[in-house]
Amino acid sequence: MTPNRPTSPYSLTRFLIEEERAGHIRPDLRLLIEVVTRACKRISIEVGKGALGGVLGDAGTPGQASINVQGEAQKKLDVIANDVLMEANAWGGHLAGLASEEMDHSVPIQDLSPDGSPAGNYLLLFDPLDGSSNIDVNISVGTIFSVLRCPEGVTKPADEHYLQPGTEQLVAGYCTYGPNTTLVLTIGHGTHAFTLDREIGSFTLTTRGMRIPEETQEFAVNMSNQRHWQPPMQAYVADLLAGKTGPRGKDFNMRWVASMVADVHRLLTRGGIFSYPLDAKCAAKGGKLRLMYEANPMAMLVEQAGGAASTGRQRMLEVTPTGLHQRVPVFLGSRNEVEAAVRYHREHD
Ligand code: AHM
Ligand code: MG
Repeated sequence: MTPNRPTSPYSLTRFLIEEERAGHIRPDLRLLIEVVTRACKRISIEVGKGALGGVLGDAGTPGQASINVQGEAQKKLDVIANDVLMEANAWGGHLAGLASEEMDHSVPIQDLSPDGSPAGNYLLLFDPLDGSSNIDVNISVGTIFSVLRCPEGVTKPADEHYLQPGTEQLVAGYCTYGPNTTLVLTIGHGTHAFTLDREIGSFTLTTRGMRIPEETQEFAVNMSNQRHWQPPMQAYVADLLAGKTGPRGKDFNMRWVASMVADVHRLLTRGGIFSYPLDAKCAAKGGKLRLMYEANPMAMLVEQAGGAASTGRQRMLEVTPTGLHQRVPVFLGSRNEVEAAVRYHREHD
């Protein structure tokens, strides 16, 4: 299917209403998406202010950055983006609870909104500002989110209620704050891109049915970790680098933004493989990237666009989660290239 550009402006709201009429989405889930994407617009405004808004640099006190649950220094914008998403979702009535990269534990909505907002049917997970080490140098960052159903009868969900495999996701998306602000969304019926029209303040459908080419000659990895990689990754990348005269029979180009949203946006647009493999530095933690609010939503978006996503050994969406902040190795993008990476894992163990 060739991506098809609509000729007249077609808003996210209209898209969601038509998906509801087609029976693809319930009204309360549609409204939840509206709330989350409205928060993303707000984050886009904060990110866009840059140095003028006093929002760059580390959170915490001068010389002592605050540290999140991952043991990473928080940027001011990490904290702002997290607050914006929490505040926007506190009173909507669509959520039973939410969980964030920036918070140790999930929060039941009843604790966020003790004045009696009703608990809804869904669980929201997000990385409020992915790639935030790039903020201070004006490189694209983004918000990643995933929506699960709250288990039947649970009104005050705890962390364990979020531990559902990625196949259970109802919605996955990201918003990338770069030269323009783009929302990429799936509700399980294709992956679609919406560009923020800053003049009217609304997301407009710009690509319906994104398709990732099956073949690619572009890979994304942090090459500085090469000496720490395990044998399958060593063998795979050695063959990519060998080029036309090597076993893969073609030349490969490499790109690494170090913002997952930007790297994934590139491959959704023109193909490629994105990888963050196990290495000696992150092996004890299980990987670098987080399953529940980074790997799983990206895996759903990529699969819905005809690509593939794997840990190297298992389809990403079928991993049984064991923790809210669990980490996994990640390979996702052009189908044939992800399958090649998986083959190296089978053959070089
Ligand atoms: P973050 O969620 O703390 O921003 O970390 C995730 C980011 C990804 O966006 C990116 O792919 C990776 O970390 C970059 O890692 P590295 O610093 O090894 O290049
Ligand atoms: Mg992240």
